[in-house]
Amino acid sequence: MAKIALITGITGQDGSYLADLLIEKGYHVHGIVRRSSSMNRARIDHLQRHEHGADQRLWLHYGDLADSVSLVKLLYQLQPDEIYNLAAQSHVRVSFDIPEYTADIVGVGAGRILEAIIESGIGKKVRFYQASSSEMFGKVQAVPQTETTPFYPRSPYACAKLMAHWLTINYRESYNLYACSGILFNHESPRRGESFVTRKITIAAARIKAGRQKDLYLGNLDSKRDWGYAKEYVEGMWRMLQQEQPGDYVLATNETHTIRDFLDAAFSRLNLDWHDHVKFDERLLRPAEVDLLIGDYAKAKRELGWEPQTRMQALAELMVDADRAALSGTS
Ligand code: NAP
Ligand code: G4F
Repeated sequence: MAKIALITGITGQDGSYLADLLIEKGYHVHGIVRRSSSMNRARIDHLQRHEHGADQRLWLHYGDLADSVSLVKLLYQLQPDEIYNLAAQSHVRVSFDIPEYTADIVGVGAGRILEAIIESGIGKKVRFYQASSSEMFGKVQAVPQTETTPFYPRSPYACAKLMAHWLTINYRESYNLYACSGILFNHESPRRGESFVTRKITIAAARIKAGRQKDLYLGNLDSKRDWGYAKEYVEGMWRMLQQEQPGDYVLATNETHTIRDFLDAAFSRLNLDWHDHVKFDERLLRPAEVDLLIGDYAKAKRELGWEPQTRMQALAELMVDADRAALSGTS
């Protein structure tokens, strides 16, 4: 019998790669999608062939992390073996504009799913993954950051993620739930949302090379991030749910680079000099910034056998190549 997985946030970057991975592994994959006035399923369009017919592997259900009743009903009906909670208002800068909504979906939303697990009676068999974030380390208290580094969140988004993180641990301890929290450092890909800095840069580089754009407006170029490849990180999520005991794990590359370094890597791929094109826009600054992130993935390597393969330079290049191909219609 095929295992059943439920993914919240299936239309996002990570949800779509995770759906690819689980379908490849023979799972029956269910995803929660939000109703929107126009379709926003581009990242999972290629899986639509698995949505109908005898070999159906993908099922989509309308729902929302704000709607507890629909969550309880869905969990009861599906009786999933694994639940991956990836849904979020995931933009840090935007969380300063809509803090209440961010807290409701990112923080309380995780609580709604955990409670739905208990209410629907599937707590004994289900395995739960929570998408925690390196943003929780914020104003970092140690370098590099590990599973035991104290947290110091610097945005409404990070505060909400911290609530979800502790709820996951609390439900594990209170109800003996198999619940894991993956503390993932920034991970990117050609499917990355276009308003995150890496993708904003790679799209702009491709457009500038094609003569379709002249300038790129950015905010703080000095912050440092530990950037990995999203496709590799979803494998780590899955491995967390295959262990004998649940636990919390950092996934990272253990390398850190500034936004300037990423600009160098992306623009030089196209023989461009970013200094000729990048302009400063103070509206892109954040009320509080996270200056430095660098993760230590030793526990994931030891216990899950997980290691990152793709580092920043290669990541920037594969993203630029994908955006160039998309622009010229060859992808
Ligand atoms: P993403 O591309 O922004 O995707 C977010 C997903 O959540 C989308 O499918 C979105 O649906 C869905 N969503 C938003 N609000 C929802 C709601 N109210 N109810 C149901 N679904 C909702 O994010 P990502 O980069 O794939 O990240 C996946 C998760 O990992 C997120 O929780 C993020 O916070 C966390 N995380 C990401 C990183 C990273 O570097 N990427 C690092 C650490 C943690 P629509 O398509 O309808 O908008
Ligand atoms: O790409 P970013 O928006 O990613 P950020 O804030 O690190 O958050 C991402 O990673 C987290 C994991 O640590 C996730 F939890 C979260 O959901 C999200 O996926 O910004 C990276 C850096 C920041 O320091 C920002 O100030 O880039 C700087 N930056 C400079 N100019 C910009 C811009 N960021 C954005 N989004 N847009 C700019 O124009």
